[in-house]
Order: sequence, then structure tokens, then C-alpha cells
Amino acid sequence: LELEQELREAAENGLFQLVYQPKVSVSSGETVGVEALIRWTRRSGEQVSPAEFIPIAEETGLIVPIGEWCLRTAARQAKGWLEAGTPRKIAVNLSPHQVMNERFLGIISGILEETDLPPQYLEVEITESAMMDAEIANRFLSGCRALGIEVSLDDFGTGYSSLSRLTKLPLNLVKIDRSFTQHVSTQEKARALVRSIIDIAHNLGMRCLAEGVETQEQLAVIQSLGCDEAQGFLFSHPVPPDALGQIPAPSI
Ligand code: G
Ligand code: G
Ligand code: NA
Ligand code: MN
Repeated sequence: LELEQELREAAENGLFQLVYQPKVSVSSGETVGVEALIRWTRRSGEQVSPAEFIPIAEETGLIVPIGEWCLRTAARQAKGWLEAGTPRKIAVNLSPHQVMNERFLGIISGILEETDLPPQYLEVEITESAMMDAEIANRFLSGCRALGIEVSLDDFGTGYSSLSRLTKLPLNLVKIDRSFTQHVSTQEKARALVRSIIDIAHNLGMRCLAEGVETQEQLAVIQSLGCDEAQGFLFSHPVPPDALGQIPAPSI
């Protein structure tokens, strides 16, 4: 309860930070964008993982102001990078609550206007659980399309959606969950699964990204399977915005 009260104060005052993890092109090694990840430091100095406080935010409704803070902060950052001559597209994680909120598309549209950010520099990441209701999913995805922002499907393979669901969702990018990437260079079954996901994504006109790439061996495998993009500790941990310029490129 004490944690909840402190989270409420943090939400009211925007006392969070965003860190950014590069998304890398597998063919060129170039950074094609970044994923924004929220961080919260308590008054005591203790860091609380979003895996711990985002569920509390969802239960209490605090996800609405926190989610809006993330979007606004990311949009301002993207605009700043654009003006500095180092444009980077930013992907923001959304909770199912935000996807289902009827006012959400209006909030994004307002933030794009207020920050004067061209929409191609903003992307949202949603999970399969946010796409359970076909009507809500379609309204959300066509709304994003109309706004000109891209949509990625996060943690693919861990949810309940069947592959046939994927054919009905006009997504830009499928992110393969890191639990599969982890075993791709050592387990034939994981490799077969990842190969299938990449082929299906491509047949549906979507790009594919492997999450959680930690070794050159994993990178070599996903490269051989034609994966478009990669993300993970091999390239960079999530870092504060000012540290992004100093990341050395690993050899691809
Ligand atoms: O950054 P880290 O690996 O600790 O993230 C843990 C979990 O919290 C991940 O599932 C990640 O998607 C989620 N997360 C991180 N930042 C945000 C955010 O801004 N909004 C939402 N909804 N989830 C986030
Ligand atoms: O659910 P989502 O995919 O948004 O989760 C992002 C989380 O994954 C972040 O907390 C981030 O720190 C973590 N992460 C990013 N790259 C790697 C990696 O290479 N290995 C591991 N173990 N975690 C990673
Ligand atoms: Na994500
Ligand atoms: Mn993910």
C-alpha cells in the first residue's frame, strides 16, 4: 500500500525515467530505432522494476497517467533527436488497458500535435493479450494506421493467439520473444520455430525482430534465417538517452 501511494505521487509528478535500447538491422548493423523502457527510482533510492510496478499501475488505473507520461516523454525525445540531426524512431510499450481505452487514439494524436513530431518517428508495442477482442484490435490498428504510427507485436509466441489471428492483424513488425532467441543456436526445435515465425511474418508482409540477442552465435542463426532486426544485450543494454551516441557497433 505504501508502494502504491508512492507510485501515485510519482505518476502525478512524472517522477520516472525512460531508458532506450537500440533495434539493429541484421543486414547492415545500423540502429533502425530504439525501444523506450520506463524506470522508477523510489525516494529511498531503490529501483523498482516495471515488471513489478506496471501491474500495480494497471490495477489502480495509474497506468493512464503513467502511459501518457511515457508517450509524451518519448515524443519530445524523438523530436529533440530529429532537430539535433540524429533522428531515431522510438517504440513505446502499451498496456492492454491503454489499447482498450477509447480515448487512447485521441491522446496519441494530441501528443503528436503538441510535440510537432512527424508520426513515422513513433511506434507502439502491444502484446497478444491486448489483441484478444477482434473488434477492439481492428479499431486500434486502423486508428494507428490513420495516425501514421507503426505497431509491433511484442513477445510473440508467449501468448494465446493462433497463427491465423496474425493473418487478420495489419501489423508492421513481429517481435520474437527472447525465450525462443535464447535457444536458437543450441536447440534445433527453437530454431525451427523461429524460422517458421520469420517466414510467416514475411509472407504476411511484416518485418521480424529477434528479442534478447545476447551472443554472436544467436545473431548468426537469426541472420541465416532472414530475420530483419535484432535487439538485445549483444548490442546494448537499455541506456539513458545521452549514452546512445557512444554505443560501439558490433560486427555483423
Ligand atoms: O525494462 P524491463 O526489462 O525491466 O521491463 C520489464 C517489463 O516491463 C517488460 O515486459 C516491459 O515490456 C515492461 N515495460 C517497460 N517499460 C514499459 C512501459 O513504459 N509501459 C509498459 N506498459 N510496460 C513497460
Ligand atoms: O516485454 P519486453 O520485450 O518489452 O521486455 C523488455 C525487457 O527485456 C527489458 O526489461 C529489457 O531490459 C530486457 N532485455 C532486453 N534485452 C535483453 C537481453 O538481451 N537479455 C535479457 N535477458 N533481457 C533483455
Ligand atoms: Na516491448
Ligand atoms: Mn518483448
